[in-house]
Amino acid sequence: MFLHYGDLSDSVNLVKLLYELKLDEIYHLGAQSHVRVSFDIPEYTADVTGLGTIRILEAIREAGIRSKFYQASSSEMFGKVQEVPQTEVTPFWPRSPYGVAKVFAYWATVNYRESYGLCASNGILFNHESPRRGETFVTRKITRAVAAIKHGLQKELFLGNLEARRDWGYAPEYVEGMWRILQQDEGDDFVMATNETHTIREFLDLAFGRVDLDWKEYVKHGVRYERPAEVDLLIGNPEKAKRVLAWEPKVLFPELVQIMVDADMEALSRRDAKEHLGRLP
Ligand code: G4F
Repeated sequence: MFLHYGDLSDSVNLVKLLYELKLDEIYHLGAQSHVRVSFDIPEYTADVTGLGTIRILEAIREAGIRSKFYQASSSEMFGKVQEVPQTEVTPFWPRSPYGVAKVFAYWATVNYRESYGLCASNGILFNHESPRRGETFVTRKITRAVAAIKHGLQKELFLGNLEARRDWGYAPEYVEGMWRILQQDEGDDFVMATNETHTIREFLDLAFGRVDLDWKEYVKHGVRYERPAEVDLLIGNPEKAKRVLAWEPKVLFPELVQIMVDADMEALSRRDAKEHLGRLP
């Protein structure tokens, strides 16, 4: 593997890179991807998450190559949901600058497919989590806190809205799904989801319960984590992905929470052991 320098805001560099590399497949996962943060930096989010996508599509065209293109579209595009569960034909109603930018990128992908015959596809992925999830997203924020509280390193956890519902799946399975999408001969759009939805409260119950703690003793309300507009309910129907790609999520909610809590507990135990060894005479 080789890492090249590049930036989604630099189109000249993107054209040069794509011309030199002549890639078979491009998985475009780059973005300012934090929904709450997008309210603080909306213009930057629109530039990188929205325009960044059209810069890559245009770079493929300019470079005269036929790379297959995957766009990381998001369930956040459904926002104030117009249908339950959401499918590939559910209308979008984004509720954040991030969601708005992703809708732009979604349609740019469809447009380049229709205008120039690119094999360009949207994976509309619902929340996908793992022990490698960024620490400011709610699942990992919770599982890290569980481990820290259990190890006596943290006393409380500040969270925003606990009533929101999300369709949470296991990220490695979704990455395989992305690959399956690009193995198709034609570009298309697919929802990837578990068809289950759970509140943040339910996540807290399972995560703290895993280490025999009661979250109500530790979780406090942090108003700064509330969003100006919230996405209350997400639940996706992955029927098309099952039928066309033979893709199906296997790790469901309780197992996902376990995997994440156990990984953070293990990481802290290793750290404790290291510090303990460091203190030995
Ligand atoms: O974990 P979150 O920040 O994820 P969100 O907003 O659903 O977006 C993630 O999933 C999308 C779909 O795949 C991606 F497109 C996007 O890039 C990102 O990966 O928040 C989940 C829910 C929200 O309703 C939020 O209001 O948790 C609620 N929440 C409550 N307290 C919190 C907190 N979220 C965060 N990040 N931090 C809190 O303290």
